[in-house]
Amino acid sequence: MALHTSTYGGNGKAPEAIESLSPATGEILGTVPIAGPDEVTAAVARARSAAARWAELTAAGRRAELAAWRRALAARADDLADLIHRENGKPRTDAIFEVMMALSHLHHAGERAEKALRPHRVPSGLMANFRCSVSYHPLGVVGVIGPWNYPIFTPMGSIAYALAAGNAVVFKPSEYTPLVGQLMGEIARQAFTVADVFQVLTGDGRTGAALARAELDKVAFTGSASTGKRVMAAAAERLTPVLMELGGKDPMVVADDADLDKAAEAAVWGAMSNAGQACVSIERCYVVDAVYQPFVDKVLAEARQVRWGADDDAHIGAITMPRQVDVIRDHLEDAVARGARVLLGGPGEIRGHFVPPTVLVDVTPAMKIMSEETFGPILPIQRVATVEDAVVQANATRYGLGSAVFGKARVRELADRVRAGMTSINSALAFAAVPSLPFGGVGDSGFGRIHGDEGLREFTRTKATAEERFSLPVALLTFRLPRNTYDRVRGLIHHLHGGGIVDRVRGKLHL
Ligand code: TXE
Repeated sequence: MALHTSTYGGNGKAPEAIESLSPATGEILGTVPIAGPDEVTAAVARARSAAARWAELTAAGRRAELAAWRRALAARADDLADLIHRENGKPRTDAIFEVMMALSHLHHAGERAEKALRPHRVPSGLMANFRCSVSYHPLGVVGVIGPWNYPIFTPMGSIAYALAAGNAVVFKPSEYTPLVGQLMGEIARQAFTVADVFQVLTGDGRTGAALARAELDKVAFTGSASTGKRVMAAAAERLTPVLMELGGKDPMVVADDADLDKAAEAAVWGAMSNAGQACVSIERCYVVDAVYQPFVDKVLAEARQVRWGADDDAHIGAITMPRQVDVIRDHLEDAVARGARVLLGGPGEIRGHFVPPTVLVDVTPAMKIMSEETFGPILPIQRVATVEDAVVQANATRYGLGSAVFGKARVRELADRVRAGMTSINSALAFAAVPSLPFGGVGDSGFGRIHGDEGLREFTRTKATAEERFSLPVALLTFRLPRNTYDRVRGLIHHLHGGGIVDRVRGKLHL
């Protein structure tokens, strides 16, 4: 399925343009240039001067600018949703939802920045004559390299927070959804009074690599772990800090006191919405023995209702990236070859770019479908003896992005025991929709946080300030120390922390 190709100039030369193709129909939706290293350098230089002007604005000034961009994006919501639908392949309703979610993050970041980044006093400890504070300052220029699965929502998690924290942004959208990125840039050009505070450079991995190597103050990357490592290596040349939002293999755990109707509905939606192409999709499900069969029955009933295809009534559309279909097929065939049972869908029903809603049982940890990111509308369900076993299995992964737990009595404790950046309790994916919750993972799922106050601070330099308010009779920060300073400091240590003669005698006497 040719979802996307690059136009090569006959004689084996590097491509100069990207043709964005509809994953559903193969239709050419548009052509965009591939920015080379010189264009990247020039864009970053423009961003550098924009960053200075942007940082000089008051917090209220930046808030007003971001609100203007938000209103302009909202005015073009239909155009954005239409492009997302056509370039990514997701249904129109999902596309307009995505626009809404992206705007809610832009809104939150713009409104929240001043409060979250306000300088604050901290205790001064021994240095009682000092006023101590922590403040947050813009980094300068942030490069954002984005994916195609949520072409506006996902990069907005970095873009909105980086801009609100006072930085300029250069954004490289995925080569599979460049037109959405281009439209975001066009709307920004009209909305911002500070020119070049947000620029978009279209291109493929080479453009991303040039951006990662450019003179940036931070790179925020969303994509695969393997490309993330390449981005880090390139950024390391200048010691540019990186934020890595990588993939996941998110588990769902169903305890014996769970509401099974809710759990089944959430499992199917969490695994299959956006055709399973979300870094926080439910990719594996562990269900305790006592409720296993009724849960599976409910999942099947639910999954049979999921309509797939290119028409407007479909719940899930085409798989965006051609080679992803091969990954999904490989994982399914591997599972079947190792003894998994297909209860719905399956590899034999894949039609071109469309993968059917698929439910698998009798899966084992050795199968790829239970250990590698599949990124398809697939729900493998594993029976476990106890909720403790479920937690062990859930945590037996290199990844650690999202997760979901269903239950009642001990469900919060259960949530705490899942090693992941985020957990939804009695729901799936809910954390991603709440702008004040930080979003990010551990292990191969990456590091750093977008969204929330943490997401704003991620794009700042933290500064510590110690201001002397008055001089003490005995100064510490000087060479002019009295002769008996050693004994006085030792006395102070024992006074504050113990370990003096009294304590030592007590210790010897085991008192
Ligand atoms: O990602 P890549 P792809 C997972 C999912 C999928 C896999 C591959 O499992 O199958 O990743 O997807 C740019 N230097 N996720 O191929 O290659 C590239 O142009 C700098 C998880 O799309 O990581 C694009 O803009 N940049 C996920 C971006 O990196 C480079 C979302 C992502 O591409 C580059 C999508 C380089 N050397 C896929 N090479 C999530 N975390 O949400 C490529 N790029």
